[in-house]
Amino acid sequence: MAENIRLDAIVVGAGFAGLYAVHKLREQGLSVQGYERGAGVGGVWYWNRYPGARCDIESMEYSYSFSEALQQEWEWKEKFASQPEILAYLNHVADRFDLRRSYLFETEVRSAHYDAEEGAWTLTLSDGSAAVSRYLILGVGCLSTAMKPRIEGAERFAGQILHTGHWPHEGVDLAGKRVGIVGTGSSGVQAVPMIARQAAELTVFQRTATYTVPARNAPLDPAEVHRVKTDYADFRRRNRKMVGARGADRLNPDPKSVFEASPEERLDAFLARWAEGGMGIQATYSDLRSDLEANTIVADFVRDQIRATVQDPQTAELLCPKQVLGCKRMCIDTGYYETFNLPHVRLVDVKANPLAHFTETGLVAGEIEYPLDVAIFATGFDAMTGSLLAMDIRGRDGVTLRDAWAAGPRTYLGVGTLGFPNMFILAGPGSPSVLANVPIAAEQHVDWITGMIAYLDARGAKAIEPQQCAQDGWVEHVNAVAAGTLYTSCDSWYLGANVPGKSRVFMPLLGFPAYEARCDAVAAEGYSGFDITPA
Ligand code: N01
Repeated sequence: MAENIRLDAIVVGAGFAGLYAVHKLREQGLSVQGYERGAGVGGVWYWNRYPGARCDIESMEYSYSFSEALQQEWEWKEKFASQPEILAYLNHVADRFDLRRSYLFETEVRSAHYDAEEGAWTLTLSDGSAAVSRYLILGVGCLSTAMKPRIEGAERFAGQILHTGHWPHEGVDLAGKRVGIVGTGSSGVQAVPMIARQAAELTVFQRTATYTVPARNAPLDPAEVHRVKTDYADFRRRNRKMVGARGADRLNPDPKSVFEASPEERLDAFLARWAEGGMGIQATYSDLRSDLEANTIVADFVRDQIRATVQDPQTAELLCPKQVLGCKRMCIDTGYYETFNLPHVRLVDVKANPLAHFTETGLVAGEIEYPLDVAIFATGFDAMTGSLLAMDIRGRDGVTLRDAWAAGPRTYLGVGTLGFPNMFILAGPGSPSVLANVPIAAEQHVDWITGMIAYLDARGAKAIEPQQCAQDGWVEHVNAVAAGTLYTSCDSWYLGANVPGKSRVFMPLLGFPAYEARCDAVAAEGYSGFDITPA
């Protein structure tokens, strides 16, 4: 690429958000360049290739809605799509809309510095080149920077060390191997049953037990597909009115309180949800997610299912989560608890016996060495801010994003941040992002941001950035919304609690429909809360 190419917009990332941003900006007639560190499109679905990787949102919903032709022609195979299927879908989208020609792959953005005089961003890239653009659009993903705990002695371990979020593309042969997996969040819960099928021995190192319900995944029913496709637009509209922009047909809470139901009624209702599978169990009654006592009732039901499934009482007890149900993201699984009944699978409590160090032949927890050929870390991500702060981003007056966000991310609408004009974040902290159906949340952000760019360009404006009071008010609002829920009652990655030293701030905003309405109102008011600099 030529040095210092000057563009209208740069998009970083080729996941759901970045791909649609490139498409939409190009349609708007802007010159656009995308950069992506992977060798292909897909974002998290490009990197997370571990055995069992699958989406926990139903495939008819977890997809783009912007093109009727696309949503009609694509045929999802299963209720919950697997990683290879979602990656194939995103490759299809890239081909169908000819998006690859706007990307440079295997290219990392090292730095992005704003020049206030020019009203432009200069980026330096891993290939040594530079690019200049008016707008910088960051679609770097909320769960893209892997967290690998530092465990002493890793360099002397003779086996293989892997992270689920950076799974080797050529695959890993685990047949006949002694495998250890650290972490029992969504990734661990999905990987454990699949790895147990191959490995000679599987040791699961658990720090915190998680709530997981059966997915009951199955091939999609053609009648259901037909029903949705007959009026896909209406299906999307109804889902957009849901707090998480999904699940209008299943996740709408019963208006009844759990306390209005008899113990027998409750049990029947919970069992029906358990049999149906997916996350609907949280919607069995209206107050399960808001009232601690109500939450304990559904949590007790799940603990009873675990005790009924896992034969060894000690293992069952260890697998029973103690925290509020739904405080950390709930998982859905296929045969997770049943896996612990297999003779070659064992569970190790690393809260009681913390991981100490690697030896040449295994991993030591407490006083015991567990011999391993492969150690897998399913230990999550530096969520929401990790990939943004990995780049050297400097705004007006050379202030770094890292300094501006030292006490936690501060944004207005999750889109822009004071001091960083013309920089827009897709699914950023302070927006519904990970608490919503991400492809839909990404589309909403891209549509809104491209609308704002059209507004600025029509007025020949040079720059836009949030006002101090608007940003302060927004941060307060995001915190207030979270404070009224049970989300803040435990340590989770939503709060940054999984990253040593990270400021403890609830990062996503709960409530997609209210958020979308607020964004629309801000646009209708001529982008109120933003300062616009004329050319
Ligand atoms: O990561 P996590 P994940 N020693 O952070 C443990 C999405 N996702 O990759 O809870 C020992 O949830 C940690 O323990 P604790 C989804 O949004 C979706 O599983 O911190 N253990 C926890 O058990 C999800 O929420 C899908 O005590 C350590 C685990 O590692 C998000 O990605 C699939 C440890 C990390 O769990 C992240 O999920 C996969 C240490 N030093 C991911 N450090 C689907 O759509 C961490 N842990 C289904």
